[in-house]
Parts: sequence; structure tokens; C-alpha cells
Amino acid sequence: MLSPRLFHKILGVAFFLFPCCAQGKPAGIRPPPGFGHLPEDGIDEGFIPGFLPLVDNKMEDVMHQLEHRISRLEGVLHLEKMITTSGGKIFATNGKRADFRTTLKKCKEAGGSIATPRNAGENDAILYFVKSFNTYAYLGIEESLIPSKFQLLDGTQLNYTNWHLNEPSGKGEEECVEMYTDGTWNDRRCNQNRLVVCQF
Ligand code: MMA
Ligand code: CA
Repeated sequence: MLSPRLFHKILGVAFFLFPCCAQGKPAGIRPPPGFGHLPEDGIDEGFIPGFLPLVDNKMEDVMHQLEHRISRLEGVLHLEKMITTSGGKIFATNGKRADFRTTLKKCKEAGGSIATPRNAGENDAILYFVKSFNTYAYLGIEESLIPSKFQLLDGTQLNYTNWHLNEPSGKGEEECVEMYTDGTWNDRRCNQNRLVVCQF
């Protein structure tokens, strides 16, 4: 069953991938008859015996239609190599490049955050885009105040790392982290143009 969290995630991905549509009016999923307003006479139909089961059926119907529609949209986005999933996370790219700060902004505007691998599966999901666009990607990891010690953007410690041999090497000079095309990580200055990959 489609949870409100997943629905919100998918909306975020859609607005990230199709910014044009986020500005216009929504496509307009009309509420089924009897929803959205009370009838003229002001009688709440919920109190009419036998009405609630009908509402339940209609709701289930609408949910199924939405699930079907979303799964077809996901199919299209997968086909275009714009989304991939790992565990509960959806990773998405717009196929464009940006520096670290711009990537943070783009992902936030879309209702997500910069891709941050928490395990090998999530690392592989991000690697899928890095390989298919043949472009390194910045990750949601940064150097802490202690040189060569890296952390998540919220300041918490890394429980998973995949550093390239002899990395991190910047010792306070390379505060961001990029993913190479083999999935390993390199600390790097934050001003490079890298593939925008977000998570939702
Ligand atoms: C080398 C290596 C990295 C460093 C970059 C900076 C190509 O890789 O020394 O650790 O981050 O150079 O350009
Ligand atoms: Ca480095």
C-alpha cells in the first residue's frame, strides 16, 4: 500500500526532474464525487448508513489507480536512468553538473538532499549514475574541523566509508568528497562541477 511518506518522496522526485511542472498548477486529480465539499444542504453524507463502506471502496480504487500511475512513472524514470532505489531510498539525477553548494541547493529545492551513501548498496545506487553519465558526483560528506576526519553533513560520524587507496589526502585543503567511476571516494575541493545526485 502507498504510504503518505512514499507519495511525498515521489512528488519530490517529480518536481526535481520536471521543474517546469512544479511551477504550474498540478495536473488536477479531481476528488471523487462526494469528496472535498459538503453538499448544498450541508448534510454530512458520512452519517448516512451504508455510505462509509462506499467511500472506503472508492478510496481503495483511487489508491490503486495512483499506485498504478506512480509505478508507470517510475518505469519511465528508470528507463531514462533518472532514478534508482536502494532500501527505502530513491536516488535521482537531473543529468546536470554543479559545484557542491549548488548541488545542495538543487536537492533541497526538490525536497530531498544530496546523495549520501550509508552502506554498499546505496554506494552502488549512486555509482549507477556516476557510471551511466561517466561523471564523478559529490556526496553528502564533508571534512570536520579535524583535518582528514570526515563526517555527515549533520555532523554525525561516518559508519560506512569507501575511500580510494591513499585517500583522504587533502589534509584540510579538500573539504568535499567525490565518487570516482569505480565507486571509491576522493576528498576534493568543493568548487568542481560534478553530477547532481539527490536522495529522497
Ligand atoms: C589527485 C589526488 C587526489 C586529489 C586530486 C586533486 C587526481 O587525483 O592527489 O587525492 O584530490 O589529485 O586534483
Ligand atoms: Ca584527495
